[in-house]
Amino acid sequence: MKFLSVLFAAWVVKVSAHYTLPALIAGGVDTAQWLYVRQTNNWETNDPVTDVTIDDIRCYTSTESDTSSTATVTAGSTIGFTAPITLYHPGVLNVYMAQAPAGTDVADWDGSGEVWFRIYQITADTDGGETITFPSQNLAQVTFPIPAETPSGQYLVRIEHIALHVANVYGGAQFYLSCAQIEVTNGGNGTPGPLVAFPGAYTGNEPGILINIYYPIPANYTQPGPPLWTGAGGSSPPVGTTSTVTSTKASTTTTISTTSTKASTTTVSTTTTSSTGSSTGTTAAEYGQCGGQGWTGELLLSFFGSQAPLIKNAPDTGPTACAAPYTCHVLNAYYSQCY
Ligand SMILES: [Cu+2]
Repeated sequence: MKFLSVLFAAWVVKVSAHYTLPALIAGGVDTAQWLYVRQTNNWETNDPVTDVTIDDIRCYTSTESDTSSTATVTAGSTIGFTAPITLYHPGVLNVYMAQAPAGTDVADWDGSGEVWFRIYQITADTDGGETITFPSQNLAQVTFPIPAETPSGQYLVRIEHIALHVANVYGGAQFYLSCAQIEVTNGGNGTPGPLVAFPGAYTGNEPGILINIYYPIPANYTQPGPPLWTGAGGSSPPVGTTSTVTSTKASTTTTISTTSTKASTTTVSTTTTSSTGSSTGTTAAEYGQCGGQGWTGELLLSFFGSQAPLIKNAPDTGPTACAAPYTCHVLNAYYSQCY
């Protein structure tokens, strides 16, 4: 009986967890769910795609009707997606577009082939190994411009949030994604690219997809995907393809006046992240961390022994209890979470 109730509890968590991106923002309007966005297989379960080699990594519509209405937007305008459940996992975000072949209605097109170019990202902020933050975490909507030089025509717009909380094993990264149908008007004469296919764009072994974000804290983060295209004929400079800290780094003088980087205090911008997942005092909040190597001071020296100097980068011991009514769940050796 106890076993059954444990099973049931796990099932409830599974259904209530995760998220989708079902609604387009266009013309400043939040449109209805699954109106301009193709209904994804996970519209009820919210489950992610974890296999980057299957067709569902494209638009996640293999068991759904596969089409929606097509929204008209002008080149250069801002569009976006809303998420009814916030993007609460730590992760990074990409937006891709793909133009339907000439003479093909985008509603009749599956987006296959090397047709996708990347127009927007929200990557991770790093500072050499002291901290890593995820500005897309906890967003309820994401907006971005359609590059003004995008040629007029019909497109799929694909948004993906790549959750990285259990990405330390192959196939652990969770892709929350959906595709909207748009018609771009008043377009430009750019040549979008470079172009990639889904599946094909990722192998799953990219340093930004197969990554332990907790320990040791990554010194930098490499955003998955081809270089961003933001207009003009070729690809733009690879803005943010590799990010180090872009936020203000305020060094404060300490009594340890050496050249060691440990003597500085880093202030990281938190303009977009809410504190939902943070810890407060001696207990962690909902979705906050409550355990894991480096968090509780435990270290697998047999594993990290060759990297002993990294131990000094281990975070201080954090809370191991959760604020009521949440309880601590072990997700992997490096991370336990309150929910
Ligand atoms: Cu989830």
